[in-house]
Amino acid sequence: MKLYYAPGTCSLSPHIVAREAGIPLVLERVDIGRLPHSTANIPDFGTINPNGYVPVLELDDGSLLTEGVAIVQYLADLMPESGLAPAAGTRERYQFQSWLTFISSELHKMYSPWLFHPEYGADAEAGARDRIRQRLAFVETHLAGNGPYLMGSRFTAADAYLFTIVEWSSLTRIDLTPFPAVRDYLARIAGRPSVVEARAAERRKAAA
Ligand SMILES: N[C@@H](CCC(=O)N[C@@H](CS)C(=O)NCC(=O)O)C(=O)O
Repeated sequence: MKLYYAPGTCSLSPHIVAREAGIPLVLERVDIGRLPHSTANIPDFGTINPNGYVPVLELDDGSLLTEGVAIVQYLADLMPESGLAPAAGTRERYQFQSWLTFISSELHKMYSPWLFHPEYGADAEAGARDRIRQRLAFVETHLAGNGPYLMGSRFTAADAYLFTIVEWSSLTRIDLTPFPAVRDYLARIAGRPSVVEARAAERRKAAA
């Protein structure tokens, strides 16, 4: 399988999940810094994802899966024994999907307009900052009371996603001082071998 990714972006989340699950991936770097987006092999990445964004997972039969929330569930379900996603149909699975949706709609897309689309402007940025602080306060309460991970004692794909997005806080000058449980959580996850290796692999590819 191949993961189309861009260093420092949300594609780190499926990359971490694949490493946690022991699923080998070929990495193909997408240059999202200029239009049209491209890779070393593909002059116009729009032929892979008409929406232009990463992550995209290319399966061994050549079919393509887009949307990070779907990709991490696909990868986790390939290796159910990894515990990266609760079993389909269980109540825990819906709680897990609730977290994935929360991260996607309440955090990811609050951070990313002013990380990747500065044209949204200062007013939108101020509103997003307020909203992010509210959402991080919610996560803080949850982790402090029910951690160490989103689903309790076990690291899941939802943690890979939350980590990836909230790590953008330093770049976007979101002060995490009021959120000690979130800071501990990020530090703990940053030390996982899957995360260290995924980041190193993306750096190596970026330098190549
Ligand atoms: N809905 C998509 C959004 C993915 C997304 O926002 N990707 C960003 C990087 S974090 C990207 O590739 N941006 C470049 C672009 O939109 O042109 C998902 O959740 O997978």
